[in-house]
Parts: sequence; structure tokens; C-alpha cells
Amino acid sequence: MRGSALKTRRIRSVACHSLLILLLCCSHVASADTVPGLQNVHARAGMTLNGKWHYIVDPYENGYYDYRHEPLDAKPDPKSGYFLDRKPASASDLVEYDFDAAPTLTVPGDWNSQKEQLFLYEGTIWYRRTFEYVAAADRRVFLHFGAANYQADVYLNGRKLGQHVGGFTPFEFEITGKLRSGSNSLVVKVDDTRHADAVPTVNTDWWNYGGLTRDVTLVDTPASFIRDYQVQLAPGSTDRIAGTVQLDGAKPGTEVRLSIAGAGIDARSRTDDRGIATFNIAARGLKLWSPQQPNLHEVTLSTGTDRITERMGFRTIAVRGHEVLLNGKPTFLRGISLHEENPLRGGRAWSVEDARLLLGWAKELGCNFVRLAHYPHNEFMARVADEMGLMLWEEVPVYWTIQWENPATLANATRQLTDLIQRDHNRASVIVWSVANETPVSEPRTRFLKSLVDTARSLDATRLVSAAMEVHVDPADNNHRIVDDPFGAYTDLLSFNQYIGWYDGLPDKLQHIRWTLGYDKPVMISEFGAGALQGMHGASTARFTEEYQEDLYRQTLAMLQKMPQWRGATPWILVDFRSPRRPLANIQDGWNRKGLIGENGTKKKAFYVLRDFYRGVAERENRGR
Ligand code: GCB
Repeated sequence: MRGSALKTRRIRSVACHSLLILLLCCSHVASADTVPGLQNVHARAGMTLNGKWHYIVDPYENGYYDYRHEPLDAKPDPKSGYFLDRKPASASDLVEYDFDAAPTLTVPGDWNSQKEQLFLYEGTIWYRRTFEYVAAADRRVFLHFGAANYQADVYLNGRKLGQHVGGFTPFEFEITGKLRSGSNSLVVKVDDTRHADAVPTVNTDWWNYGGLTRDVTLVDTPASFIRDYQVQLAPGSTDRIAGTVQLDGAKPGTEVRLSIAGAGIDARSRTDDRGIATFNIAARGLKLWSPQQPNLHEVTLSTGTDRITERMGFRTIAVRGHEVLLNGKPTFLRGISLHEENPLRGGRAWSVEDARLLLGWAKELGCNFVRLAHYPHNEFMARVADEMGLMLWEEVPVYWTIQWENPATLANATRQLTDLIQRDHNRASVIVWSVANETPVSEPRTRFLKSLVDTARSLDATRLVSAAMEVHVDPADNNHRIVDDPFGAYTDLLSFNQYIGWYDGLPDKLQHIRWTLGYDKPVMISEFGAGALQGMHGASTARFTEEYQEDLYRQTLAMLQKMPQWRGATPWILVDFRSPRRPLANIQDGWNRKGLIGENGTKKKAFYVLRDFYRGVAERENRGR
């Protein structure tokens, strides 16, 4: 079962006893090693480990063996483990690998888009880089990975630090006291093999980009430091701040100071015996965040030994009846869906610049909302969305069919959701946690998803929870669509994907459709769309022409406007994206063509249909509807 979700475990050093107690007390936490990750890593001292890493491709798993750390039945040669990063001791010593002579990959970055031979590769690649770092005696040091798809086994100077499972969430290891003076060898085995019991499972409609896909950072903190914090408006309030700050390595009663520039806030609190300081303070001077005015305040937390700053927005989000209320005002979610891919460069998006490109296109489209499908995107997406004024839907890869009855699969999904929420819980842009996409209805599936909703709500009472659900066709009337998924009872938004006019008839069918919605909630259409090859023109009934896609957008928008509880949409999708499920030669060539923008960055006709529609909505909203 190596590489499967059954081996899911979160490797985080448990630095203080009080944290352990806290975690054992929390019902949503699966095990005691789930210490929250380091918040706001990029604001920390340390150094980047991005750059060129040497790599060895290992399709047969020859470099894995380490009987000292991984008891395996086979009798491996202890000298053969690539993690040892060995050099021959003499000319007659046999070592059959050499990282120094091996080629390099750039980190961050998936391997598929960097080397032609690795384009379709799925399996193990061993990465190695060396670095020097001298930490002061009273400091602590961590190795932080923004993400590695899908499983990472991490070794420092030949010793295993641990393993992480899940391709899109951050993880770290404490390495205080483990650094050598002089050169250190950091080896990471990354395996992106797909597994039936994993999250996501074996079949998806996106490219399985493998590798160290996000930043790798060495983080240097004081012995007692601010590990995590959550600072936001108290639920239901626009003039009170509720915050919790988790210290690591501090004595109970340690003072924590919270100041918010431009809002006249400078408050103090003391940690309890779990290392947590809480705040609940008046905050009348805040300028609220919204897409029209994405105000950000500089928030600083400090203790006697540590200090950390970042810019944060403050806003409320709620639903009431059919309305979505942003800062108490009804808001239409003018959205678009997005994969984490930069089509112009090729491969996974990971940088601030990538985020600006993708979210900049969404702004041009007139959006105030973006669905980051179908897995956690890199954290710059949410930070840039904070700055640009875009609300976000963030999602975990509980996609299509998952092993609903496998407790390890649920633990894996819960871990990914927890880590996503914990990473982004200070982002004003994030308004929805989505726990799944298009999961066929069954009792075990609804139980699984309900458990994820409970996790999301227990971790964050200030945001909405949803999932992209499915629609069912009335067996007695092909033009009657029913949304009655039992899971809809647990979500704040009634969100579903529908492809009438593409997988289900031609666009003309849309004018005949009747809806029965089983829940009195705001409807947010999480997907609709049609494939079009940019530059291919023809009749509006001819598949893959821009005219077909354009017509489908027109007719879908006309249909949705007749739905009284319709409050938003995230059509599928902003840009064409790579998918191995799309082989149609000369049209798809390995790309899902439902983008409103082609792989070369050129806008298709439907882009302008949606843009004009969103302009109208925004104008009406500005006039006060
Ligand atoms: C869907 C999926 C999405 C696919 C899309 C399509 O319903 O949620 O991941 O890419 O349809 O293009 O078929």
C-alpha cells in the first residue's frame, strides 16, 4: 500500500506539550500530530530553497529502500538508497547514482512541463539540493513545502524527516539541531502515482502534474514564536474583531499584542495553558473589504520574542433567504472557474505573477468572484485576490468518485480541508469552502461530505460552505431538471454543475428547461460551458466553434435569469486547460477547450457575452437594483 492514502500522516514537529493537549481535545482532529502549520511563511526569516534541484527518475522504485526507516520485506542494500546522496569513497567503490551529475529541474515547478520526456510521466522522481545554513543557537528552523504532488518523503542528510500525502496543501518539518555546518543534503522523493483510495482518486479531468510544484522555504523562528493566528470580524459583526493566536514554545500567560494600522487597534491578551491568546475587541475604525474597495489593513502580532505582519481585509459574508450578503448587502456572484495552470508558460501556476495573470483575466471579464477548482491552489492566489478585490471559492479534490466508505480516505480529505482552511483563514477574499465536486448521490457519500462540512464549520464559523452538486432529470419529462441532492440540506449555497446544451442536447434545448429546486437557498451555478477551439468558426450548431460556445452562453444566461433564486455563477472555465481525457485530434489535442480564453491567451467570442452580461449586473447593482 505504499503511496496510498492509508499511510496518510501529517508530519509536524510537536514543539510544546500544550499544543498536544489542545489537539487531543479537538474533536475534528484525526490524530495528535496535526499541529497547525506555520502561518504566513513568506513573512518569516530564513531562505528560499527554490532553484535548480538535481533529479533522478525512478519508475521501478529502486532508490527507495531504507530498511532502517521503512521496514520492507525485501532485503535492500543499505548503500543503495538515493536519500543517502552518497559519493563513492574510492575509485573502486560502487555507487550507481550521482545526484551531482544528474540533470536538474527548477523548483517550484511540475516536472511534466519542464522536460519533454517527463510530460506523461507518473511515478517517482528523487529531487536533491544542497544548501548551507547556520542558525543561531536560540533559533528554531523548519523546512516548509508549499505543496508536492502527490506523496513526498523527505530526507535531510540521509535521515528521514517524514512523509506527506496530498498534492495541494502545505507541510513542514522542524529541523532544529539537524543541520550540519557546511553543506546539507536535502532529498525529496516525490511520487505522483494515482491511487483508488486517494484524494483525488484515479480519474480526473485535469493533468496530474507531479513534483515540487510550490515554494520550498527554510524558515527561521525564535524559540518561542507565533505559529498560527486567525484575525477576523466576529461572526455577524462589522465592528468587532475576534482573534486567536497560537504560540509555540511559550509559557502560559505570555503576552500577545495585536495592532491594526489605520483602525486605531492596539490590544493585548495572554496565552492560556494551550498557548492560545484570544481577542474580542471593538474595531470601529476598520475600512471594510469588498471587490469595489479591497481595503487591506496592516495587522501586526507580537510577543516578547516574535513579531509578524501582514495585510488583511475584513468583511462579512452570509446568506439570508435567497440572498448572498457581503457586508450585509445583497451581492450577485459574477464568477468564473479556474484551474491552477499558466497556459502561456505551460504547467502548474505557482507564483504571484501567475496569480496576477489568471486573476487579471477574471477582472477583465468583470468578475467579482472566482472558483479555484478542483483542489487547493497556491496561497498567492488568495493573497492576490485580496489585493485585486475578488471573492473566492476554494475547494478540496473530493472529485467524482471517492472511496466513500474508506475511513482512511475520509481522514485524508479531512486533512486536506483542514490544512487549506488553516492556511487561508485570514484571507478576506475567501468566502466559500467547497468540500466536493460532482459526487454521485449515495448514503455513504452524503455521510462523507457531511463530515467534511462539520469539519469546515468547526474550524471556521465565518465563511460559507458548499459543494458543486449534480442535477437530476425528471424521468417523466426530459425538459424538467430537479435539484434535490440530500447533501443540499447541509450547504449554504445551492451549487450545481449543469451542461444542458453540451453533454445534454444542443443549446436550443435551454429555452425549454424547467427547474425544481429542492432548497430555499441562493443558487450559485458552479459550472456550465461548451468546448470551442479558439479561432475555429462556423454555425452556432457546429461543435467546437466559437459560435456554438457563444450561443450556449447566451442561451444559458437567458435560462438562468428566469430562476428567481439565482445569485451567481462560475462558468466552466476561464482558460483552456490540459487534460489527458481530451484526445480529439486537431481540436482538443490534450486540452479541455471549454475556456473563454484559448491556450495562447486569445479571448473567444463567449468571453465577451459573459463580460457584457456581468457589466449589466454590476451596473444594476451599483444603481441599487
Ligand atoms: C465537469 C467537471 C469538470 C470538467 C467539466 C468538463 O463537470 O466538474 O472538472 O472539466 O465537467 O469539461 O466536462
